[in-house]
Amino acid sequence: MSLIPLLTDKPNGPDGDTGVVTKTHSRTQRPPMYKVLLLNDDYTPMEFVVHVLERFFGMSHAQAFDIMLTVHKKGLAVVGVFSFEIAETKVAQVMDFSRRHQHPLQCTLEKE
Ligand code: TYC
Repeated sequence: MSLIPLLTDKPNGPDGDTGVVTKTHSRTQRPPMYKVLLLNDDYTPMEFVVHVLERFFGMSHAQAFDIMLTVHKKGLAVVGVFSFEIAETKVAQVMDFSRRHQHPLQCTLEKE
């Protein structure tokens, strides 16, 4: 929790004094979140994409197949939302795994 002083216009007190009102309140900080996007291409086999979604994003086969088809038809889909460190790791894992299997599959991240 952080304490943030707010400066307002100077009000005149009953005895004519002027002063700065300092209001202290708490503001909840949420960490920024990052979308992991999977992009379509013409060469990566559908079964490989389904496997990637199961392996790195913990999806069921049915869920993975659905998302793969969405990417195939629409060009891209959000496959998860994570903290920066986790999102970065997922992207690196997908890119590395795809290259090792000689597929051009692309995965990227975007601030939410
Ligand atoms: N378009 C690919 C094909 O027809 C399948 C595919 C789906 C590729 C999703 C990438 O992220 C992707 N074989």
